[in-house]
Amino acid sequence: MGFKYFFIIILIFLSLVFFSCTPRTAETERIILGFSQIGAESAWRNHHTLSVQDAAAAAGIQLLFFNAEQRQENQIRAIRSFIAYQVDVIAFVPIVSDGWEHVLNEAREAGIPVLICDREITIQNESFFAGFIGTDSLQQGRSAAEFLLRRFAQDNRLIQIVELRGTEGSSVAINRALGFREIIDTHHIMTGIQKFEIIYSESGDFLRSKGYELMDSILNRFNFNDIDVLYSHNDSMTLGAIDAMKERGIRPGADIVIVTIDAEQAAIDALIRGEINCVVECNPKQGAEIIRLAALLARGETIPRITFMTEEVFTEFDDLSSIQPRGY
Ligand code: GYE
Repeated sequence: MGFKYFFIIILIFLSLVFFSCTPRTAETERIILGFSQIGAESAWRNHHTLSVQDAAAAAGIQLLFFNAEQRQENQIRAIRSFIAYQVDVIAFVPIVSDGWEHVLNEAREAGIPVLICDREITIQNESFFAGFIGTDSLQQGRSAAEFLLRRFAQDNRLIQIVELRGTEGSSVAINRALGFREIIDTHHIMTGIQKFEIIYSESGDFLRSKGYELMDSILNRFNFNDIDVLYSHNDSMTLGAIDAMKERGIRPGADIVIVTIDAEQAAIDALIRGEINCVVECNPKQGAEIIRLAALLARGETIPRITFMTEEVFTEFDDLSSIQPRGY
């Protein structure tokens, strides 16, 4: 291969790398970003954290990173410390939607722009934050239900669903429940036939251990023959629920159809084994976008109010051999 072609390939590679990552410059090295992460509750969350840390390092941005260990009061405390430290930008993942007015007003009064990441907030005055970067959790719930419409298209009986919800009060759990119900209720209205019924729904807080405990208690409460579908708001809870099913000789993906959200490698592997029937992706690789938007805010520029990540849906009907390694 001539030098010219080799040089072109290197240029393409470097442009791809730098296009996706904010390049390190003298300007970015002066930026201090305060980032409050909610915790380490799932492989998804850990990858989200890693993507932010890697992108900040690549850009040379000084990252003040606080892990709130699943407590909103720790996040509020961290944001106040960012204000006191006079960081250039504050970014955080709001563990729940409510209760942010006071501390975001303090950031606004300090003149520090705020970027909401991954989960959304409910707030009267939307000027208290500059924008949101994350995933469309309402669509994720819709995609989960749309799979069930396809999966049970030829089935004329009532399909009974148990639901494991994410953290109570989090925007993603609220929206994943809402989007799911929107589709099954619309189907009922449009056809005049109630095809689906949610017979049990409880929060497992996105934790694998709670997923196991809840599924175990559900299987004590219902005959598994009366459960057609498990709809779980994240893979960690799903994997725990699968453990509980297997302990009772129940075949996940066969005796009970399973729809899950995140697309961690373990869930994709279970999909390939036929133990899960649909995996809705929730893209954790948000770091490059978070850093790009934070750098714009540090320069005093405006950003879009909403930036959604691209995402896919993987089902038992697809060619699963083409799924790339997930990395989390
Ligand atoms: O689905 C779950 C994590 O906020 C979208 O939180 C995120 C969710 C994700 O615990 O695994």
